[in-house]
Amino acid sequence: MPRADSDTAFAPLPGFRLLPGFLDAAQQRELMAQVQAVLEDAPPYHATMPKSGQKMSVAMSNAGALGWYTDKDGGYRYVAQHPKTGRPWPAIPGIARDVWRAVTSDAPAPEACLINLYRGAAKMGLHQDRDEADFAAPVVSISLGDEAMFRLGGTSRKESTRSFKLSSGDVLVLGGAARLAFHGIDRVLPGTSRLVPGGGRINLTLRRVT
Ligand code: MD3
Ligand code: FE
Repeated sequence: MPRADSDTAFAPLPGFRLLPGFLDAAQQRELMAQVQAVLEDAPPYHATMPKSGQKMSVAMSNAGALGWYTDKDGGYRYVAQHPKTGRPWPAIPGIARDVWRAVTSDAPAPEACLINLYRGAAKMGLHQDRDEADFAAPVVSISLGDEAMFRLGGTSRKESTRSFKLSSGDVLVLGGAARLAFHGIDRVLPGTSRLVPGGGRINLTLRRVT
C-alpha cells in the first residue's frame, strides 16, 4: 500500500545522478595526492560571507582558470588569482578532469574546480549555486575522505529535502533542473576514512563559469 504522503514524497529533480564508488581506492589516493599538490601551491583559507561578515566553517581553495571566492565587500564571485598569494590557481588535477570527461557527454572542459575542506564540525548550509553565467553545463562533485550527510531539495527553498550519505570516491552529476537545486552538507562523520592527511573530508566541484 502506498504511504499516505507518497504524493509529496521527495524525488530528486531530473538531471541528478549519484554514482557511488565511481573512483576506486587507488584512484582516490592518486587524486588525493594531486589535490595535496594543489593545496601546497594554493593554501586553503576561510572565506567571509558578504552580508554577515561571518567566516565559513569550510576551508576552501581552487584549481583551474577561475576560482570561487567571497569576502565581505566583494560578495560571491569568480577570481583568477589566489586571494592571499596573488598567484593564478594551479591546474585542475588530472583525475578530476578525467571524471568530468567521463560523466559529461559534450560539455567543454571545466573552468573552475572548487576545493572544499571539511575538518571538525565544518558544514555548509542549504544554498543554490548560481554565481556562474551559464547553467547549461552540469556541476560535477567528487567526494574524498570522511563520509558526509548531503541534503538535496528542489529549486525553491520551500520544497521538501532528502538526505543522502556521500562516501569517498562517490561522484555526483548535477545537470538539467537539478543544476539549480538547493543543497548543503549537514555534517561530516569523523573518522570514517583515512584518506585525507590530518582527517576530514574534501569535496571537489567542477564547473563551467562563463
Ligand atoms: C546540487 N559543495 O561547493 S557537493 C558547493 O560537499 C557545494 O562540499 C558541497 O555545495 C560539498 O557549492 C556539496 C554536491 C553538490 C555540488 C553542487 C551542486 C550538489 C549540487 C549544484 C547544484 C545542485
Ligand atoms: Fe553548492
